[in-house]
Amino acid sequence: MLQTTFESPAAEALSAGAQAFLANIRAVAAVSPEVARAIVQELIDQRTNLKLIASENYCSLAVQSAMGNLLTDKYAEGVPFKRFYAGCDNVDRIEELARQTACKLFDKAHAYVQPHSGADANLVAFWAILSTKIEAPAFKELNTTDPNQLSRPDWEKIRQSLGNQRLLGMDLSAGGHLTHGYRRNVSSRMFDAYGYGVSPSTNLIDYDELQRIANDVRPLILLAGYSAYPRKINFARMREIADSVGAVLMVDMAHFAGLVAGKVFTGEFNPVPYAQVVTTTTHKTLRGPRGGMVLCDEEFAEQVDKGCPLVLGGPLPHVMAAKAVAFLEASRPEFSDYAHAIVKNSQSLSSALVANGCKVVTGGTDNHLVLVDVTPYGITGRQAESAVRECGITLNRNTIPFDANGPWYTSGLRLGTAATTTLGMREAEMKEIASILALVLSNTTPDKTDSGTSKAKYHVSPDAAGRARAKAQALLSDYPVYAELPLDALRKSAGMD
Ligand code: DSN
Repeated sequence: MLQTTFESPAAEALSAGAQAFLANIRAVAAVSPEVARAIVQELIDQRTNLKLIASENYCSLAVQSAMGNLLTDKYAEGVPFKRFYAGCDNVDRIEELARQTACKLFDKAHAYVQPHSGADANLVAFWAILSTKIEAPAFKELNTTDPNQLSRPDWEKIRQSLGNQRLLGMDLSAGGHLTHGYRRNVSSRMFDAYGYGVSPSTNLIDYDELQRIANDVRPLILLAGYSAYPRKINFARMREIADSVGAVLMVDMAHFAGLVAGKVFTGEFNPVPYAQVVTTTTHKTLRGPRGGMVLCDEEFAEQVDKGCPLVLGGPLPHVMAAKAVAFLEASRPEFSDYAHAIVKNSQSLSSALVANGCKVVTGGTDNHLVLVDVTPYGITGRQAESAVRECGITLNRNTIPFDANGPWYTSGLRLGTAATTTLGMREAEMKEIASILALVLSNTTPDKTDSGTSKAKYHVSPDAAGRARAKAQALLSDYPVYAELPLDALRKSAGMD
């Protein structure tokens, strides 16, 4: 029998966030025990598998509560105080608060907090840059500067009249993102897309080589940012390169927005003063709800604000509320301590991995992520990812620069410390995690198949797997995920007992 009323004996001992979470499970279970069970099961899974996925984190229960409520009922197309729907006064206040808090947090003239994801934010940014910068003869002939008025043949005329619709972004294979011009992503259909990589000798961005490529390509947009590059980027240098070829510098800081907000990346390593347009997700190191955002100079603000209807559908007011809460959290001094701890942990993890014999790409890290080359173990990234997961650690396989195994099997593992740092882990725990990873990797072998050696199947020695699992479990019991959530009461509320 499901409990649908709030009568936990320990209720008064629970935080407001935990009480809300418990009450939510009860409310959900009253309609769908299956969904309630899956939510509680996710908590159990996260409590039993150490999260090293570089793009994930654990947001606060305040962020979660701001997201789970009646704001989801509201349509609010448009921007604050200028909507296509009636009755948006409260959404106006929320979006304006999120917007202003983001501007203050990152010190940028304008913020657009509606994008539903980082990919959406990038699309909004691309169109805003195109719409702002295109002054093609064809545009004048068409007698409008409003891209929304243009038909398909009009766009074709504009495309043909422009010699400068090129996007130059970091190659996916070097650590860039799909939306930065990858051939299977719409970004490479919108633009004539070109890529830059890393130096074969250092695996680092070679700015002189990038300047040479930019001179050849003469892009409209130079795009900096990454999903799997473990080092800082010199954005002052990036801006110089962009200016020298008349390009707009756009930075996708999705992975390291928390390190910018927390003032770990300052001076020439902070993209915000250098890039005219900055995009981000809000759920990685920034530790907010799943979503996206665009920050920009005044010049691009008008077009960025046309993200809906140009690219997006109606905004998600509940997620904008959660973004406002997360930005306020990230404005606190303790967030800066957290951001510094992420990088310290990542550097401790990287050093400990090297000490355990692992090959770390670039030899270390400046940010929240570490890229490990698993080829010395004779296995693929895919085998390594599965073996490690079997031993209680969740992370993802990733290509390393010049990867012979391609993006499906890969030769690398990408590790991030944002989530374990949120749990409170520090240097000693990073050393322990490195030793667990080395134990698993050095005891994993590929399976043979009829047609040769598998790139997916693997074998981990049961003794090593048992020891690794026990060590991972010990860490998780010392640092429980969402420690304030009462698992027994949640299980009971979801009808799991
Ligand atoms: N999927 C994200 C990542 O893991 O880096 C980026 O979109």
